[in-house]
Amino acid sequence: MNRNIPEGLNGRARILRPAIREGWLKGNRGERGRDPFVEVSWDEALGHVARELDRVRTKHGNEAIFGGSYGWASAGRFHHAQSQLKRFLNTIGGFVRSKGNYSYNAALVAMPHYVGGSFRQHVVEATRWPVIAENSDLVVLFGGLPMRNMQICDGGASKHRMADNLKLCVERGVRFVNISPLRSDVDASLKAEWLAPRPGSDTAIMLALAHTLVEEGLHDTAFLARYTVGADRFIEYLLGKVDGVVKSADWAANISGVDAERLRTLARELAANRTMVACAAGLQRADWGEQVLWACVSLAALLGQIGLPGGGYTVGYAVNAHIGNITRPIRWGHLPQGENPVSTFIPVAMISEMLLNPGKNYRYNGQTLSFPDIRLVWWAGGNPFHHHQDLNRLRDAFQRPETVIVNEINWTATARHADIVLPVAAPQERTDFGGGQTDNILVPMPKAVDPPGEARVEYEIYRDLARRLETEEAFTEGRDAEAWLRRMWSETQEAARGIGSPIPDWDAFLVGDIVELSDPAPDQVFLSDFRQDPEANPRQTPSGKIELFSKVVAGFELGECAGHASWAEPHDWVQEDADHYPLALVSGQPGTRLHSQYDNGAVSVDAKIAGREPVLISEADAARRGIATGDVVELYNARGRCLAGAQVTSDIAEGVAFLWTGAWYDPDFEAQHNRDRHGNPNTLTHDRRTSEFSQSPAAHSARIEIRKFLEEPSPVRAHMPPEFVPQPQDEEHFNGQ
Ligand SMILES: Nc1nc2c(c(=O)[nH]1)N[C@H]1C(S)=C(S)[C@@H](COP(=O)(O)OP(=O)(O)OC[C@H]3O[C@@H](n4cnc5c(=O)[nH]c(N)nc54)[C@H](O)[C@@H]3O)O[C@H]1N2
Ligand SMILES: Nc1nc2c(c(=O)[nH]1)N[C@H]1C(S)=C(S)[C@@H](COP(=O)(O)OP(=O)(O)OC[C@H]3O[C@@H](n4cnc5c(=O)[nH]c(N)nc54)[C@H](O)[C@@H]3O)O[C@H]1N2
Ligand SMILES: [Mo]
Repeated sequence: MNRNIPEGLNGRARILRPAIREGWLKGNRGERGRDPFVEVSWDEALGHVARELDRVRTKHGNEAIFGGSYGWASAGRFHHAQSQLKRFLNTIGGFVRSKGNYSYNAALVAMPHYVGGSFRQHVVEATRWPVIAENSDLVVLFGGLPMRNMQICDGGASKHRMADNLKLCVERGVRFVNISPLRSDVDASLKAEWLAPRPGSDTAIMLALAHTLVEEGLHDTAFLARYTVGADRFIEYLLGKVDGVVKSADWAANISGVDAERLRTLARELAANRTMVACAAGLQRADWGEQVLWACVSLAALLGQIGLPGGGYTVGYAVNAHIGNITRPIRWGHLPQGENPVSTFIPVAMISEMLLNPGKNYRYNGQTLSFPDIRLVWWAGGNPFHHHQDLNRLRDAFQRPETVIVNEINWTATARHADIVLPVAAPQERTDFGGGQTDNILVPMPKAVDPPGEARVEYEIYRDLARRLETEEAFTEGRDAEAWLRRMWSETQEAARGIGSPIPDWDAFLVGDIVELSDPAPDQVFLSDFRQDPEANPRQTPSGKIELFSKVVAGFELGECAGHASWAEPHDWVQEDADHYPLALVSGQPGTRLHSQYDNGAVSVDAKIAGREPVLISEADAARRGIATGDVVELYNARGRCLAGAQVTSDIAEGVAFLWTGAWYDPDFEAQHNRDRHGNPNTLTHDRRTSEFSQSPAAHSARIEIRKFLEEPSPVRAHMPPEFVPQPQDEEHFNGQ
């Protein structure tokens, strides 16, 4: 991965000086994303930022400032971009925030209704892999267990433990079934059986497995009675008593393409063995994503093994390196973000919706909320023009605010869609300490090099701005970066002493090795306390039990989202022009980088095909379209289009196109739909979200068609800086509106 760093930090795309969109300087004309930029001094750039913040909050209130700023940014406890921005905005009167994440938002909202407690806590308490190796006979992996995804964690991953834990599974002969469109979603060493369903059909498969259990009397009625409510309602639905449709193996075979007899035998195997049912987070990043989670919990409840070592269910094993492998023993020291005087928030994936529809009502988790009227957007540490769905719609939405400020390391598409771009130091260019959100290891991060050009550490940028806005004392509390680091470290030291594991002083730590604390729960089994004594350890649901029927959710009256797990077809399957777009687009996480970070690095670039992001398609689909590996292909639907490099493989199911996320969006404004030259899947995804239940991103539910691109493809410009022009002379400078 280190090979990604030289170009990622010092490549042509590095932002070296503050820059302002020419059209904005001319009185907010032109078009974000298309206009050239004017490089300016820090003094001029921060003068504009301070004036804009003050103008907007005075004229429209702090509710007109959006600082949600979703994104991963980089490792380091102090220089965490979002925390810095939010602390700063809180000291000047607050901002509209966003709630949830793109990773498992449907689970964050829905799981508390089904199982109780926060889903983040479920993940922390996931059954450990060594326990699975020791106790499970069978692990069924909906969405696989991609090794490429388990090399990272928010806040940083230190040791890579998964490979060794999987070896333990191999040694004990644990059997794996990979239910996924991609064969390589499960490591070859596990010799998994591969069942490739039509993407988006997993809920139907889970319901059918549950149906077979009921039909054959294999479900655990004692478990259902003691630990769940609503099983009767769910079973009535399975038997077709609610909608006249029996959720049989034949029914699901028809929807999913998986053989009915194999579904029946699989259900019997689930019941006859100690079985772990695992569901990848990616499955809930899809239309009706709340339902696949409920179906998974309901299937596991029918099996009656929840809370037993190696049994039950887990959602999200492959979301990072740590889930099921390690947890954090103490709370690391942190930079306080202060209080946000503004209470308004949006569900994270409603960014376009909010900018396009100020004042409009929407549903979310049973409530009716309304969008604020945003005038100023500030993004630091995220790349919405990588991560959000339907980029053409996001482009429209980004034209709406009066001012967009972006702090970035590189000229990403988000920076190019800003008005004021502030160049920031990368993690290698500042001193910090790393501590993963769910790790037991602390990593010294002494500064290695100075930031290039005029790039600055973000803390210093905010301090400078705070001085201009007369809030310096509130922002800094009299501390410089080093004083904050020392304070955060002494908090960490104190917590470590509290568990009897003293750690070195700051100065010794910074020049030394990583510090490893003990693992607080190596034998952890998810929900074991609930299983042992459900009365003493009730779940935080209305019934205290697992809810296979929820009166609360039924009360939301959301149409397709009934009070129990249920099946609905994804939108793109049933829309009028569905026949034109026969392929399911799956856009998983890239193995060559973290999202869009280091897309310009050597590892990422070397994996491109004809300079574009690889798209995997089956031999049959390729042959039908006259496509060969190495061809430039065009992926398109009614929403958008992009070019990509074809990779024909027997690892992908027929009827599926798999395009990695994170290629920097490179729109060609002369082409239809602003065709992206580089291969960003979000040119094709829809922005309808999972449902009104949780309003989560539904990236995995797009349908497309592919053709060989016969024209001369224009070269990719994504990793180059934008065009720079001199200060406009004749025009009046923009002084607010
Ligand atoms: N189609 C599709 N889309 C998806 C997904 C999918 O499965 N399919 N997955 C979704 C998921 S799960 C996620 S989490 C998102 C990820 O989306 P993001 O988190 O937005 O993606 P990153 O590329 O990690 O963006 C981080 C940005 O922060 C910048 N950065 C790094 N360090 C710093 C810093 O210290 N300061 C500042 N100011 N900037 C910094 C980097 O240069 C980079 O541009 O994508 C989502 N989008
Ligand atoms: N190297 C690397 N690792 C990463 C990241 C990264 O950018 N780079 N991102 C990290 C982040 S933020 C997150 S949230 C996690 C995401 O972790 P996950 O959500 O587990 O990952 P995804 O790649 O979205 O999906 C996993 C697999 O599900 C399969 N899949 C997709 N749709 C369907 C379907 O309808 N049915 C079935 N059965 N399978 C389907 C795909 O084949 C895909 O490979 O990964 C993390 N790990
Ligand atoms: Mo994520």
